[in-house]
Amino acid sequence: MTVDDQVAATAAMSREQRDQFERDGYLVIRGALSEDEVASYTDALDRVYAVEEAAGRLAVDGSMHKLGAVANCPEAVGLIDHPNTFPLVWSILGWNIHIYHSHLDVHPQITIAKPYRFEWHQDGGRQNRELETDPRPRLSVKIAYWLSDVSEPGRGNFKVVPGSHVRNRIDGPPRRDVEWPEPAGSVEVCAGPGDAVLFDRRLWHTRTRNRSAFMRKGIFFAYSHRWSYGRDENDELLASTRFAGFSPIQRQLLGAKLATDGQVPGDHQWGHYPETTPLHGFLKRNGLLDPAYPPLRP
Ligand SMILES: O=C(O)CCC(=O)C(=O)O
Repeated sequence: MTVDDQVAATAAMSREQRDQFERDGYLVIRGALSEDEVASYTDALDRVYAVEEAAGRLAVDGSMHKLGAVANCPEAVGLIDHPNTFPLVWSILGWNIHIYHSHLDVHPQITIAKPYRFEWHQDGGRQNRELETDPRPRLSVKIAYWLSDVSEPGRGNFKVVPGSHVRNRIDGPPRRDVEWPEPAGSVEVCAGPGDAVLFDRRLWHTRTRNRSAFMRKGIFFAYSHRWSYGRDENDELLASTRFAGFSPIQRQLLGAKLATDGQVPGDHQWGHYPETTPLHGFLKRNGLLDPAYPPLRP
């Protein structure tokens, strides 16, 4: 199997995929979504965009970058544990995970003059100041689902420096508004509608400006361990009847309070209750726990 092939629904990440991910810091999953899925997730994203536009909440360039993907677009829930991508996530992070950050993105062609900004970054904010190791620990991975065609550069592609996830620093300007050469070895990741990109949060990356006539559309989900604090605000979603209809794994990923036998709820996030952690149950039933890999240890 090549690393671009779809992952079987209940199979762990292959050795080849893991080697490529560890080497490059990212993987492209071609055809993660079917054409029908691309069409229905695009419709759902377009509806959110139309609401934001009507409410005057788009950026001046007409773009939308809306945090809390499922809270703001519940129809996107099927992406969070999608069989073609989610096995890659638990294969790396294990079963005690949630989505700590997510966003819905629509970026039209740039038609206004925008001042220069060096947008290269690693994810995780202060994690990159407050952790003392070199390289810093991975802590989270993110999936970008492409709904528009970014198969050629210039369409607002995701741009990365392959292999840079093990480097705490890249060469950059003293201030973000100072023009600076693009990092050596950086590449625009080309992907078609329905492709997904899995990346290590430490990978140095940036969004690029959309200079094409294609409306750039994507949905992003970042996964981390449940003991790390989530950035998405899901309280309203958690209280909704819609949430009650999601699957147990989806509810875990979105931050549901899970049964703790009367102990303090925070203990659950620490992984003290594998038996009431839905992803643990799923992996156990399917023989996918792995005593040799600590995050997947029963
Ligand atoms: O939109 C993109 O291409 C990049 C998004 C990004 O920088 C991020 O997810 O951290």
